[in-house]
Amino acid sequence: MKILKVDHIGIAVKSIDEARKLYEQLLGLHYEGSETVEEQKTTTAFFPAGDTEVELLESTSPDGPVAKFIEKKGEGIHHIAFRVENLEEALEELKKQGVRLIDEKPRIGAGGAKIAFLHPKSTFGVLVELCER
Ligand code: CMX
Repeated sequence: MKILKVDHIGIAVKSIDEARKLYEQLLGLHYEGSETVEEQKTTTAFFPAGDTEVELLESTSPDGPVAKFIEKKGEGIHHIAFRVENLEEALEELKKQGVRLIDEKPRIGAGGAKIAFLHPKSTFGVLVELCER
């Protein structure tokens, strides 16, 4: 498999409106817009930073995964996403090597990207997303 770059870093926040003040006004990043991924009960907001992006994540519902994450661990880094050349191939290869996958098959994330999560039990506690776009 080939990792091309860190595609984005996902940060769980209670309110994108509150958090974007830091990223836009204080850090001077450009706000690229928001998108709700209904199936994952999550609203995302992207801020390009050099060759990668910051992705703020806000739950659309108190029982969504991002709300549950904040309840358990507080606001903070939720996942790191690596862009790969071929997601299906990467998943196949990792599975063969014994890496536990949350998603055996790609699903659709923000911006229409194909994404899949690896299980944090196999990745030293960090939620790793692989994406292809
Ligand atoms: N960091 C560390 N561990 C995490 C975690 C995180 N962010 N999220 C979940 N886990 C852990 C859970 O505690 C659980 O551990 P145990 O098995 O020890 O209990 C394990 O991972 C599996 O989590 P789960 O919630 O039981 O599993 P689900 O399959 O229901 O959901 C996941 C997993 C990662 C898909 C979901 O929790 C999630 O975060 N969904 C939101 C994804 C998201 O951010 N979508 C927005 C767009 C994505 C994009 O385009 O970038």
